[in-house]
Amino acid sequence: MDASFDIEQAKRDLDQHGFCIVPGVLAGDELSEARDRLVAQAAAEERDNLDFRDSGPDQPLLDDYGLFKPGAFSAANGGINQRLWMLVNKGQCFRDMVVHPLVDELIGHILGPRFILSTHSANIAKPGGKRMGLHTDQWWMPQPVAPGSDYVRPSEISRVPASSALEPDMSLGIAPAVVANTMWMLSDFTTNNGATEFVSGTHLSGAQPHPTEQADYPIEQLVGSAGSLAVFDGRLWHGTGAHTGGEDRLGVLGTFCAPQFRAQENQVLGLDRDLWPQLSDKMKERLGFKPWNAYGRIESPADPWIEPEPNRIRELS
Ligand SMILES: O=C(O)CCC(=O)C(=O)O
Repeated sequence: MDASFDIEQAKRDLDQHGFCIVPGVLAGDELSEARDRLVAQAAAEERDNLDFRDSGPDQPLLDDYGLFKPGAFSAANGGINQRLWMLVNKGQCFRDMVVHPLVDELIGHILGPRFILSTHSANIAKPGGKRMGLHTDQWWMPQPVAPGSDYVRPSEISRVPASSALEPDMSLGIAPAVVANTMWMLSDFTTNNGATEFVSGTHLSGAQPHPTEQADYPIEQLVGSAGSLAVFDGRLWHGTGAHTGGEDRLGVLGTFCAPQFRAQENQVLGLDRDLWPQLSDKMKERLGFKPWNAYGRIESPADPWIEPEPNRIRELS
């Protein structure tokens, strides 16, 4: 990490602008091993027809209800950028990112100390990949409402924002951040290779961006050298930029949430069981194996941990 890095300034940037960038967190062998692991995993998933592709210029993704269409995410359907999911199972370098001290400090600044991993994925932006489009990562958060007034039922919130989310009544206040992200740059992030777009300060807007009318937004990009770590608030409007040429952009995206919310990837069910004996308590907590105020438990509310193969008490007589 650069000697001039000031963690307190980074926290002020998160508060004020909704993001911060820490240069030089990974360097030397650590950086090249992570990059090599990602590239090898991506090639193997492609070879085995497991590759997940999005951001093709002509790739329909959502159905009329705003839900993902099954089978839409393939190169055959026009997908270009390659996503790799559940990185906790795919290399020690990725597991190390989840429990990195800077993650504790900066994600903890937003969420408090007991956050969990929602998703740990890679996004390899490739030439020809289009802008993902600005969105937030807590689009599902119910908007504040006036007491007794009508509201969108929480289970009916969709990725297509309601008018109350596009133009919120700010007199009602805004929801706090319950999601926060890390973006590990394993290659340089530049303005033309898909560096993450964002609109500074929008984490305090209380609003979701318009899904299609985005041309007038003052969009910037998270530009940085390979080895940098960007952290951003889950309410910040952001999305992958367009890749207009050059090398692949290698990004590892960690999304974290407060422990009372549901994780995108089911880390508890999806964890490779062979990894269990080597996991630290911090990693187990990040993966959701530590109930929070008895939520996420299996039996007694007093049990401090759950196990991958719990003692399931069955019907007894
Ligand atoms: O790859 C990026 O730059 C951002 C990806 C993103 O916004 C997302 O997956 O929600």
